[in-house]
Amino acid sequence: MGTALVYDDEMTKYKLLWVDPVCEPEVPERLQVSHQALVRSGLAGCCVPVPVREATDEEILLVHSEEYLEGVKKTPFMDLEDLMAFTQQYGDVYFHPNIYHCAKLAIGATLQLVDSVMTGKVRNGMALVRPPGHHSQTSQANGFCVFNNVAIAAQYAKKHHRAKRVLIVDWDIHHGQGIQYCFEDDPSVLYFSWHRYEHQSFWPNLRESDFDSVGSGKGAGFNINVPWNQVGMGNSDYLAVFFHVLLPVAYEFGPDLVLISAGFDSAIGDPEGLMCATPDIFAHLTHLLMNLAGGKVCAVLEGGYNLTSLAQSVCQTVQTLLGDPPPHPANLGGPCESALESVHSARSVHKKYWSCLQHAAAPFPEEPSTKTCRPAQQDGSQGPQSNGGGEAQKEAIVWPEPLQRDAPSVRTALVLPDAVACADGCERFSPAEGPDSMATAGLRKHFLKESEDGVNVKLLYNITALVGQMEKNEIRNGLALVPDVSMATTLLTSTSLSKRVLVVWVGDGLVPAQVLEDEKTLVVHISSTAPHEAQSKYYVPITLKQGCGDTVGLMQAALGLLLPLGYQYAPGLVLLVRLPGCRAREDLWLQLTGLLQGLAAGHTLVLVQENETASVGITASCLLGNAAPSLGSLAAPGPEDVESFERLRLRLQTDWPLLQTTAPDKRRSNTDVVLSHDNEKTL
Ligand code: X5A
Ligand code: ZN
Repeated sequence: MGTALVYDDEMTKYKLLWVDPVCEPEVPERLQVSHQALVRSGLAGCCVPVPVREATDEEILLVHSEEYLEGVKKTPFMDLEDLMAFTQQYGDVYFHPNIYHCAKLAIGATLQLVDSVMTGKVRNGMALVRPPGHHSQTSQANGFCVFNNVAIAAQYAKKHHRAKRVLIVDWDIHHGQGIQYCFEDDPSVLYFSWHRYEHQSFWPNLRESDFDSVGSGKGAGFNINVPWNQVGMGNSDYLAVFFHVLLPVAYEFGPDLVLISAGFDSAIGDPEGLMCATPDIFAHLTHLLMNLAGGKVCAVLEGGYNLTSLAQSVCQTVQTLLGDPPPHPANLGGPCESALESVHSARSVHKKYWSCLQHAAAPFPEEPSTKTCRPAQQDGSQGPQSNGGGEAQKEAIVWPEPLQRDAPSVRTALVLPDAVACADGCERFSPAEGPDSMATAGLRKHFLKESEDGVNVKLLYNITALVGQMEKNEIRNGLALVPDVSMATTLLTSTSLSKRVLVVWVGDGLVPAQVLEDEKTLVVHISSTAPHEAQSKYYVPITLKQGCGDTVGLMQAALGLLLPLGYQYAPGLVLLVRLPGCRAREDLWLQLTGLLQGLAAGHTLVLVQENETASVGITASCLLGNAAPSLGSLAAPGPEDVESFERLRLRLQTDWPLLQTTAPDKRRSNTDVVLSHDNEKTL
């Protein structure tokens, strides 16, 4: 369906005209290098170019006051002295004779993107704009921002595209207080922001940037702040917040549109953020949002002041929007203590508003700890590191360049009985050579026993060959209709070359013993009963009282358990197995298929029982990279299910730190909460 890229180099044509160290990082080159990197990598050529336009007064007034607009309108005619005086009224911002023009283009670019996505001209897209927007307020410029591009876009989508619910994800490292103020009491716009805070000592030093600002009136619960109280946060910290705060709430909210305030000052090397997350993490953050709102995602540039880190991060975001599954992120050691405190605080203050968080522990009774964060390297990342030679002021931070993502020549291959038609855009898989006598004998001996069934031998051979080609990255992903999913899973886990295989076993039915015994295989079993003893860290039985037909419960388990486990495990191959009679709803099945493609560089093989041909077409479309349909707003998960998830988390979190939602020294009280809850029920 396409990815829009909205850009115009006119927006590079303003700059700081006087000396002001605070404003120095916001330079025209930010936009130039970002766009150039997209062009040089070939990504820009894959996008649908969408022209910018100037915003109208009416659009600006969706968020800003007439007086403020009239003031900014005069700036093109001011001399240097007047500009400096005008600038003086506001904090950490500068004006230039051409900035009003650029600010109108920045809004217009954002609205063009929203129009393209909401009308279905493209699936998603990115707008590269200057000036940024998220700090500007009704009557104020602030923090390099003149007009609030993303806030205006949210109002515009509601007004002109009848969006009922808009999710704004602000991953810039500063708090977009302008957006927060704009939607404080508005339940139709859910604003999420993480930001460097350091207990209010970091700019903009606002009390209302803390986790306990949740929105007011009808909008209570629709403002989510995750303050970072330490610098040096890395990939695990960012993912932990997505898994345990943002994504469950976002899925419960069920937006019609996702706007990303995409600032990249949250990436490693940025002089403002001082964080350690590598540029490839933005590929994952993007991917994790891409199945919300039926895939309608608009990313709009905000900050980002290290030109290298910025350009790489922009490329990672756009490449993912284009549908290339991200490579596995490095450095997933688990979140640090300070990050876990932030996760815990956000979850506990929002538990009364979101049923997905109803089981979160209570707020900490005492003050949050002020222990120093683990050194950046503990996360495994390369930085921040000094190059040794530089002045104390200008330390060079180094990190490895993100890996090239080599697209295999075949995206999706299907292994189907001859009678079943191949889905559009997919290839029917047929290996160059058929099974030789050795392979045939082997398959017969181990998997077909006495059977003389030549058709099955060929089929089993085909799926092994398919996985072989996926492992060589000649094929991205696939789907196989097989007569017996258990046999196929046993075969593939025993013959796969991948060091690690993640098996997602969906439905009621035993996991073959051989699969469970294999220590290079992590099995996540989602069903209405857990037939196996749950002792191993490699067997994770997730039970849902209502079985796989329980969309809410399964989604909660997928976000809070399956994804963290999968990311930490870092499989080379994902086997998604749909057992016969599995009642997982179609839209849910597609969400699962979509989300799992963030693992194993997109190497997913879906196994479906032979007679369930109905799911072939839709699953194939999802494997081809099409967005899953929205699930709408989700209701509350069953309390018994949530309790069993919590018990599972408690059992597994030492082995799989990405499952943690609470800092270690606070965990005892968390455990107590769960156990006392259990006791209440048994008494
Ligand atoms: C958009 C953005 C940062 C302003 C920092 C002022 N603004 N100290 O990243
Ligand atoms: Zn910023």
